[in-house]
Amino acid sequence: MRQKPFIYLVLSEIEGNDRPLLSMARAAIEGGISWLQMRIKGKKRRELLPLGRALKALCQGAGVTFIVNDDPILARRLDADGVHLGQEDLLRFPVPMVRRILGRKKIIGVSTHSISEAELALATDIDYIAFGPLFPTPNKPYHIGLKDLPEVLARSTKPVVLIGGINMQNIDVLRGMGGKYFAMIRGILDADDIAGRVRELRRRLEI
Ligand code: TZP
Ligand code: MG
Repeated sequence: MRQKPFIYLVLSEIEGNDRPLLSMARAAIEGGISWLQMRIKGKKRRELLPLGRALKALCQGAGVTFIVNDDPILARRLDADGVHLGQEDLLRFPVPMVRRILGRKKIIGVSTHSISEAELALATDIDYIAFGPLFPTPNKPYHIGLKDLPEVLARSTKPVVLIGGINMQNIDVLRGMGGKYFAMIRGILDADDIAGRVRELRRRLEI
């Protein structure tokens, strides 16, 4: 049986796009994203609470999984479905500590950028890895390309969420390589019609 397309919106502030985060989230949810991550940099936990509460309510109402970036304490405070951690976040919040903060039922995801990082992350008590940035993206100063992707997909014991520069033009390449889970910022938020873009992506993944 074909599985439902998995589209993960990483909701971020991006240059040249000053539409309100909440209305972009609403449109993406209307289009049919599966997961949404709140990824707002440079703000204090306290400042993120109002947006976090609104996003949690939107996601909960629509059956969309709500993930908080960087901060397991904020994730817990918002009763989010999980947290997404970068390699540098793991220095402050090692996985066993995050598991204690969030409990057994919540989702923990970790960003990885190489085969060895993926293997190390997969040996810990997490639920998925993100792997990338696969393609050039203004949101990161480098990209890793596709060279190591087949090995990571073949060896991973957990879902591998692909990220970094993914869009309508290149998503088929990743699917062809066996990718199933796709995370995007601009691939979704660049569209004038965000709900339409998500629908278009979903249709593409259903073929
Ligand atoms: N982690 C790896 S790449 C990336 C993050 C947060 C940014 C992805 O942004 P875009 O616009 O989908 O390339
Ligand atoms: Mg982080």
